[in-house]
Amino acid sequence: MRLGTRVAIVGAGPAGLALANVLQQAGIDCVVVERQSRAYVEARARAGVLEHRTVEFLNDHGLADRLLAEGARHGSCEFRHLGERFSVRYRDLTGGREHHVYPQQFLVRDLISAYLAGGGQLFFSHPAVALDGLDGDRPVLRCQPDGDAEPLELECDFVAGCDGFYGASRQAVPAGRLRAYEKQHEFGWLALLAETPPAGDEIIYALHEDGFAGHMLRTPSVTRFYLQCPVGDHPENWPDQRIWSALHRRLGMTDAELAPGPITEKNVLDMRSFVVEPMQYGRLFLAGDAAHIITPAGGKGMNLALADAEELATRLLAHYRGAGTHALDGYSAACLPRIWQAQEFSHWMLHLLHSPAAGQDDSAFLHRLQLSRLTQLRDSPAYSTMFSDSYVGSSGRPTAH
Ligand code: FAS
Repeated sequence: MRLGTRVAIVGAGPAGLALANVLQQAGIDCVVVERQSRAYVEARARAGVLEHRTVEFLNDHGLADRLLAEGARHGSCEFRHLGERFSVRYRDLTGGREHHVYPQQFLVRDLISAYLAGGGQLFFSHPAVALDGLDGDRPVLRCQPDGDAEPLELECDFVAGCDGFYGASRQAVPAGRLRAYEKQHEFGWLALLAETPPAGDEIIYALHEDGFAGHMLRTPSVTRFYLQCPVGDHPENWPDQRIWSALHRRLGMTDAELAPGPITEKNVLDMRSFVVEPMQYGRLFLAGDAAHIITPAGGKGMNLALADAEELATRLLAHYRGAGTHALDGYSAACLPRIWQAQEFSHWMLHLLHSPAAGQDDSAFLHRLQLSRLTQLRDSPAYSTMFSDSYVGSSGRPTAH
């Protein structure tokens, strides 16, 4: 089957779906193709912390109703170390900017519903396998659906590559046209989802000689946890009993404070940071994890993806409203400062939280640096304000072109 559209969007994650909804609302024809099934993408638990500007963007487009009704607002987070604990009240330090906690899969569900309700075309189980003619005026996206469904060809003006780190879009760019910046971090995170109520109403970051532990909220009955672990560790090395014992020890909590419950997800995260420059080639524009990967420290990944979607939508609207392609020429340059600022903050946060690997020559020195950062965060208003501004995210939004 061959279809024509204006914008072909690869990937039904936060970036692709937000872009599709904004274009649809502006009357710009687009089609979304997604490798997985609808059930799969609506069940895939990942992020859960949405920044102020992200919620503002979604709300401006009428896409935040359930998020605002069901999500929880957060304006402070707690740090723990050696029995001491203190909170950073970042809402107060940033003039009211706050986080909303709302599981990513719920947002994906809402964005799919809104797009389909608006008559949007979304092909599930249709992986993109080739993007041709990106340096011409009418590229063609080819999808090879699973099973014996008919192949799909999408002829379009532009392709939005929102298909994540392992997608087809970035791979379609000829060798040598993009430059990748990459860092593999020296520790891993065991990412957990447990059916147990959160132990309090704050995100908790616990520094411990055994390693970092994170207590991240998701819903009233499900909590996400992170445990620092060695690079290359495996979930099988972490039976539930060991997990609960490590969480209690590192967070300084008892069973009474943090009741063990069924652990429904156990993954060792590949702690890598990655940025590709530029984020565009010809008629292809990369957004979200297709262009950059960031560690979950500081909760930036999904927020960056949605910020890219807003930037790209703004520039596509300007293009179709007569601004010509120069609006799109500046897409990558507009996104990259925000992305590198988030990468820098996430890197700083990782080295605030993580115990240096034991046996490292400089581990004692690095541990003293950690303690100094923690003390400044507790005692210095300037330092905690700088942390808060980066943690809750800037308020800057794209300007119309
Ligand atoms: P996504 O990866 O979400 O979506 C890309 C979509 O493209 C997917 O649906 C995929 O199936 C599809 N696709 C791939 N190849 C395709 C092809 N060839 N054709 C068609 N479709 C294709 N971020 C945070 O901010 N906070 C967190 O706490 C956090 N925790 C995380 C925990 C885990 C376990 C993981 C894996 C990630 C976490 N992230 C977190 C980061 C994560 O949320 C991403 O930043 C976010 O999903 C990025 O959104 P997208 O760019 O839309 O990409």
